[in-house]
Amino acid sequence: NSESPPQKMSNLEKAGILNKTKICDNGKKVRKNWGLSWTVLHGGILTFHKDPKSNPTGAASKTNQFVPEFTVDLRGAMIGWAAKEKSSKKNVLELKSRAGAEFLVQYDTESIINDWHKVITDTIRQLDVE
Ligand code: I3S
Repeated sequence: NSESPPQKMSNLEKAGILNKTKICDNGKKVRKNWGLSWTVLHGGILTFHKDPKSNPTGAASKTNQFVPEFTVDLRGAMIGWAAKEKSSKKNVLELKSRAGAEFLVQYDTESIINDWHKVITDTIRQLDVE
């Protein structure tokens, strides 16, 4: 269709701060460790960066927040609102990768989490038709 934008992937990019925890690795449950992450969506890959507070020296490092902690390939992934039992927090999204990793992603401001929900959903759909 000649009406479609020439660079579809360009609206499927986003970056910002989110509260996140891994809950499952390779299909195996892991202990929650909530922390704020600089989160980047680019090229169908979601990257959570390290929480500056996680620096083993205890000192907040200015560079640590740019160190990738987890990457999630959104091809074949699933995203949705998490069931109440999953967390006592509000506005919690559950993200499951095809590789068997599961994350909870959360932010108190509804509009912010809604924007992430939309862009991740759209990215998963786009990767599905490629
Ligand atoms: O699902 P859970 O186990 O109730 O999750 C809570 C715990 O991980 C808790 O830490 P420890 O029990 O490991 O000390 C966290 O501090 C809470 O934030 C977790 O629950 P929420 O409801 O915040 O996701």
